[in-house]
Amino acid sequence: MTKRTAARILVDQLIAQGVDRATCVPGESYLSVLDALIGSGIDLLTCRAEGGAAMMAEAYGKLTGRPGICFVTRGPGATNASPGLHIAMQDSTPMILFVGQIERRMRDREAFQELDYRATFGALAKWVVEIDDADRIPEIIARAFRVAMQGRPGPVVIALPEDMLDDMAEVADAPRVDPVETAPMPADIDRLGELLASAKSPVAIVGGSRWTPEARDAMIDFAHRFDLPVAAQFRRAPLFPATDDHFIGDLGLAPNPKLIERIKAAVLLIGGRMSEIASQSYKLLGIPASGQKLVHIHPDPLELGRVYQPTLAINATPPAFFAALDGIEASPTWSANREAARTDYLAWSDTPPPVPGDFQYGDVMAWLRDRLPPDATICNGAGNFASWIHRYYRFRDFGTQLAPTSGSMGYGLPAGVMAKRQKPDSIALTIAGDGDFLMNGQEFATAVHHDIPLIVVLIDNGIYGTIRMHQEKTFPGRVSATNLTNPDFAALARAYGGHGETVTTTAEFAPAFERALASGKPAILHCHLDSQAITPTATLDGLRAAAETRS
Ligand SMILES: Cc1ncc(C[n+]2csc(CCOP(=O)(O)OP(=O)(O)O)c2C)c(N)n1
Ligand SMILES: [Mg+2]
Repeated sequence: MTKRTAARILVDQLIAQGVDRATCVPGESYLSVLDALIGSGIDLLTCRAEGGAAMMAEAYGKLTGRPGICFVTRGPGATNASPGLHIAMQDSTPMILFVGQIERRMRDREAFQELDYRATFGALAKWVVEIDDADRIPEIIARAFRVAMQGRPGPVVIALPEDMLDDMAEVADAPRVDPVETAPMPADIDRLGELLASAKSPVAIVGGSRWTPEARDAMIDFAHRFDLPVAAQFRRAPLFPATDDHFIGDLGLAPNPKLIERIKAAVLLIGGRMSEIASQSYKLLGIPASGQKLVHIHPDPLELGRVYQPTLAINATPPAFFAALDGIEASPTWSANREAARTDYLAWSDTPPPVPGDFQYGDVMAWLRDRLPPDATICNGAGNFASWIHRYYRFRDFGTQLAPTSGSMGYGLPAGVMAKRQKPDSIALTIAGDGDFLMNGQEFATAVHHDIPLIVVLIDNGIYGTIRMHQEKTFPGRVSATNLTNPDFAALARAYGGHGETVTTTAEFAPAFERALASGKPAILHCHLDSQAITPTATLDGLRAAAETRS
């Protein structure tokens, strides 16, 4: 066995785990790793701020099911990366954040940019560790991959003391690890069969992570065999094709009230946690239990019974759950119910009503729904602009939505950069608000630098719309801190070296989109939406008037 530097051992472990891509903002604290990455075959994306770098890595985790890898420097680099960790936690995404750390001999003096990562990130990560001994790198990296992926996935933080990275050690590489698949017991499946046989109007709800394209195919097959209506949890819409007659809608912010009505008697919750947004502020399912029959299938036993005490808890990953279902027979009695739910969904999502102004955002979304191929990926952060996506877009292929269930603004652009890098032959479309975009707008430079031609549809209404909406509902007429002064985003795109166009009318959108696509450059379509068009169906003035009438 030959001696290697710790930095080389580290990079060799990443290669052994199948890492092909990573993101970073460089720092002097981990120069040796940057050096070892040269010629490693790992595609290293140089980002402009650690928040963007961490979100890109998180998006990689969502897309592949393997940890997204991000390298940042100590102190400010690490704290800048924290939103990516929070997203990975709330979205159950595997991710590993490597942080260059001060030299071991300086520890606890509050040296330059020193931070105690275990204390700082204790609540933001599944596991935080600092590697002091070069010969333990294979052990710790293999464990980190397992912790990030296994059970309920999440982020791991690994601090790398600068001087440790140059130590020499003689150690063997760790083998590639894959997360364990937990499977149902035969008795679980028997009980599920009984519960389904006696169910009146069951609804399946899909969510969470640990899905694979094959598990999703099996879910479609299961829904067909049992004629089950299927709803998707907040920002998990591509877990079931919206074009399938069994899809009945998106269970997120401002869902179809008729969908909510249907989630009553019997619920089959597959993979998700039914957290605050999907559960409509924890009102949809009884806590800790109620008259509802609830079957909860989740890969992590700690999530089973954490909030809801289910009638039947099954500790299984989606692939293992579906693989166990062959034994149970289907005799659905609820087909009429499923058809009615589907009719409600189509009526809710088909034709957007007009909104104030010359730019009809709903018509543009309906156009995108027809124009974009099934494999196009839609990425967004947080803001009211996203409600048009959730309601009117129809996700078809697996893994085509990258959006934070954590509601973190600024996610759409870095996610779009990663989506386009991962899938260069398909369209990556970031849909961003004017507030949302500028939270990580600097990553447009990353897209230009690495020649990643994503398209950004930037919905500029001149306000932090979501917050203005809440202001008008709660403090009508009292506008505080929600007006914005925006740059010319089309000019900004061109200044970065990308393609930029201004869109002020609905008719201008389609040709501008085609030109953006044909340009082969990262592009921004700067779309001006009337600020009155605060949701697909409400105006700001309308909300204000309604609130004034109430008070
Ligand atoms: C990082 C972060 N900061 C603040 C918020 C609170 N917040 C939610 S939506 C929103 C405004 C979004 O504005 P914009 O992107 O312009 O979208 P719009 O609602 O106007 O469509 C704010 C400030 C958040 N969700 N995330
Ligand atoms: Mg806005």
